[in-house]
Amino acid sequence: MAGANERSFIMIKPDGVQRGIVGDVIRRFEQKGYKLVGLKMIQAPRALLESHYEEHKGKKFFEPLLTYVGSGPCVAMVWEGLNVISVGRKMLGATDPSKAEPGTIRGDFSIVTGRNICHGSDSETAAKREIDLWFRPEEVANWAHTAERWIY
Ligand code: RTP
Ligand code: MG
Repeated sequence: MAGANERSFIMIKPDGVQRGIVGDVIRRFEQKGYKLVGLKMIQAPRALLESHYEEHKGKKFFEPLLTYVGSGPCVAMVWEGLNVISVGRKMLGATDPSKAEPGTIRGDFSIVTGRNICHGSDSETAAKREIDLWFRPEEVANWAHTAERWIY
């Protein structure tokens, strides 16, 4: 869904989990103003990763990529908000961390493409496909901000 309710699949790969960057990634998306609507930790089975990365099947980095992302638990998330797909990709930074700008997640925390911390959907079609692949419908929350102040 485009517009204010656009959703993107953002995932912290095993290196991000191992290095304790989970909180920082979540903080950046929250501070930007996006809404967290799906979150779980999962060590992805090979079949799930083959499907997730099907566009890269046959490329020389395909097997190392599956080994890397399948090596430990990932944090899979769905974030919602205006242009979250394209803005989320900007927040992640370039695929190759040596080209990623400082201030981006990859630019601030990583050095090589094969350990680049995070994934972000690259189009509306990919976002829908990836969200449906990683989350059951009931695992994605449809919630809205309320007028409640919450602090007593
Ligand atoms: P992602 O899908 O993870 O958000 O990354 P991306 O769109 O920026 O990059 P993509 O081309 O989709 O590549 C997916 C992931 O594969 C690894 N990769 N390694 N060694 C290489 O040449 C190479 N190229 C890509 C990276 O982990 C990349 O994020
Ligand atoms: Mg990609």
